[in-house]
Order: sequence, then C-alpha cells, then structure tokens
Amino acid sequence: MLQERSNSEDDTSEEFVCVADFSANGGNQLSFSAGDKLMVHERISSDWWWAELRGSFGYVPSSYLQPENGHAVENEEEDAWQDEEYFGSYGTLKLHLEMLADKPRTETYRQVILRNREALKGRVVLDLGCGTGVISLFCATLAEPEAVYAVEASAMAEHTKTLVKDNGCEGVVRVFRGRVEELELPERVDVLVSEWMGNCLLFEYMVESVLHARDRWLKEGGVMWPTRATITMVPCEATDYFNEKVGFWDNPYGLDFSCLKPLARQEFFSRPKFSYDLQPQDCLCAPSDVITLNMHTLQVSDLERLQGEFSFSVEKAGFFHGFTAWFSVGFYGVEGNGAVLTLDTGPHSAPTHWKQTLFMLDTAVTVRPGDLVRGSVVFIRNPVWRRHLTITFQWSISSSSSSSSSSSSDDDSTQSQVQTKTFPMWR
Ligand code: GJV
Repeated sequence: MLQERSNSEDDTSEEFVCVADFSANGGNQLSFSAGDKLMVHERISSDWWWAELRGSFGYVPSSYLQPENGHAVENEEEDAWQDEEYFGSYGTLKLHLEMLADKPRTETYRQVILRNREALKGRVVLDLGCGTGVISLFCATLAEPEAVYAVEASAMAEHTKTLVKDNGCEGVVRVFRGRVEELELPERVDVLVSEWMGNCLLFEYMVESVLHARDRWLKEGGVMWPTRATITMVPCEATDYFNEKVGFWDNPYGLDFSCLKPLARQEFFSRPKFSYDLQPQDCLCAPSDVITLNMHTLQVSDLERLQGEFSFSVEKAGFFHGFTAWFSVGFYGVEGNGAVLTLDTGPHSAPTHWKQTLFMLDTAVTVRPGDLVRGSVVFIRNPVWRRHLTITFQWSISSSSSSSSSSSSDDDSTQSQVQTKTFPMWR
C-alpha cells in the first residue's frame, strides 16, 4: 500500500511540460492540454502549484507535469507504478496479517469456494496476488480442482511455497513468483479469483493486472471472482472529525486561534480520509450505488475515467459534512447457477480492514428531511502515477421551504449553486 510522498524542492520558477489534459474545476485552477509548456512560479503544496500559461495564472496539479529538461524519463514507466515500494510492502507479514485477520473478507472467499465445491471439481484456478496463498489453500482443501496456479510478485511467494507443502497441497497448488503480466502459466484457466480491492475500491489499481490476466489466461466462458464490484456512497455527518480537525481552532485554552481554520481545512480536508468508521446514525439518508463494474466486460481503458450520478433525499435534519464511500463485491456461481455471495464493506455490515473513506466538504451545510443532494462523482486515474487517482464531486442541494402549505402554486424550492471539490488520492 502506498504512502503519501512529500515534495521538498525549491520554489524558483521553472518550465514544465504538461503530460495530459486537465480541465480546471474551481475558480483558481488553470486548464491545460497535453504538450503545453507552463511556468511554475510557486510550489504551494506537493500537489498544487501556482503556474502561468499564455498569460493566465492558476493552480495546476503537479502530478500532470514533467520538468522541461525531462530528466529521469527512462525510469518513468517503472516508477509510475511504484512497484518496488508496492511489492516491497507485501513482502512482509504486516499487510497479510491485516488481510487474513479480516474475517468478513477472508470468510467470504472461503464461502465462495465451499458453495462451488462441486462445480470446481476438475477445474483449473488462477489465484492472482495470492499473498500467503490462503485462497489457493481453500480451493485445494475444500474442493477438488485439477490445479491451482497461485501467482504472487512479492517476496512472500517464497513463504507461500512452504505453506503449500506444510498443508499437503503441493500436488494441486503451484506457486509462481512474479508479476502476472510477465509470467507464463501452463494453461488457461476456468476460474480467476483475486482479492484486488483497494481503498475506495480502485486505489492501487491492481484491478488492471486482473484484467490483463483475464484477457490472457481465462478460458472462454470462465468465471471471474469477484464477478462485479460496486462503489456506494452516502452524504453524512462527521461532527467529531470536523471538531477534531477544524472546530479545535476556535478557542483552544481560551485563545482565539480561528484564523488557522482555513489552513486546517486545506491541510486536513483536501484529501480523503481512509479507514474512516462511519456510524450508521451519521448517514443522512439511505446509501446509493454510484458505479458498478462488471469484471467480465470491464476494459483497462475504462479505468481512466469512471463516472457515477447520485440523487440523495435527506431523511434527517443535521449537518452535511461530507460524503462517505465504500465498496462491495459480488461472486456468481461457476455454473451460472446464480448463487451470489457478497462482501460488503459498508457501515451497515460487519467491519472490514478497509473500513470506509470520508470526503469532507470545506463547509458544513445544514440540511433537513426532503432536501435533495444531487450530482455526480468522477474517478480520474492519475495519468502519471498509475496507482493513484483524483475523485471529483459535483453537487447541488435543493430544499423546499419548510412551511409546506399545499396551497402555493409552484414549488418554493431553492437550489444551491453547483459545488465542486476534487480530492487527490494520493497524487
Ligand atoms: N502480479 C502478481 N502479484 C500481484 C500483482 C501482480 N500484477 N499485483 C498485486 N499482487 N486488495 N489492495 C500481489 C501483491 O504483492 C499482494 O500480495 C497482493 O497481490 C494484493 C493483496 C491485496 N491488495 C488489495
């Protein structure tokens, strides 16, 4: 899993080349096209720089820019995936312990195999990103597959080979160490199983590796586990979090620190908050699915931009502090027998290690039952840093004025201006 990186370079003006199109979202941003050359005057933060293009000034996302002299371009491709860091982090037990100890997650995969044990008989399975091999071992011990190919790029693969032997599965499970994109497998497979889901589903974009493996190794008519993946959202209150990060500055120790509040908003609310535990009572209404991916038809190119729409009808009075997002995945039966199992990482299901992801607005809005929060959300993959993305929300709130005397002719509803906020995750 990837960490935020800081950029500690000097702030003298320098020319940069834009590597992809960018359209400005807020008033202070600057639009540009791939190939444009712009002058960066100040590196305000690691993500947003103050720049000039053909006489206009504005903020630009630093990750879309490359130095004009183009140094370190040779390593660009590898670096863009941060594979050394990524697979390095999966080479130790820390993350595997977290995933294995996550009962709802691991138990769902176990149940999927149990319920398909008959159908798996004599089939060939690819377990992509097998880690310690738990899913492969479930296959070998709970069903009777012909073979299981367990693929793992990190150093953990060496331990996985031992685990397979120690559990008496070496006749069925074969461990391959390497990136699936670069490996030769003995044959095509009937089932491609993988646990690839990152924060907010897409972060890390391991899903791209899954799609490559599908196109290369899954037989015609083979099955994908999970079969579909869905991103769900809800507008929510986050009073404690708001007070902890921004409300705090109002009056600490009897002093007026409130001038720091804009800075606090910028620092704490400009990125999503991972591992957020949304309390069901903080949901302002019922959640809604915004994006669903069909793992059989999804294409790598689709991942560049995914858009969803929402229309939430507020059910309780409160403060609209932000949106919370999470995902669920569904598993269909091997024989198309429909038997669907779901792993849901939302606030109304058993907690998982993913928890939820919170996107805080800059200012809280008071809402009442019947108010409509309508808009869209777009997931744009970072054109340079391939495991990262930005998420842009656009929304407006319409409220019908309270004293609803049924008499008055037209709707007295007022609609707020369209608001927009973009969250880098992480670059
Ligand atoms: N080839 C082989 N192993 C991989 C690949 C790949 N292309 N990509 C990821 N892995 N749910 N967010 C491995 C990685 O080393 C790790 O052990 C596992 O797959 C991902 C674990 C789940 N991460 C997630």
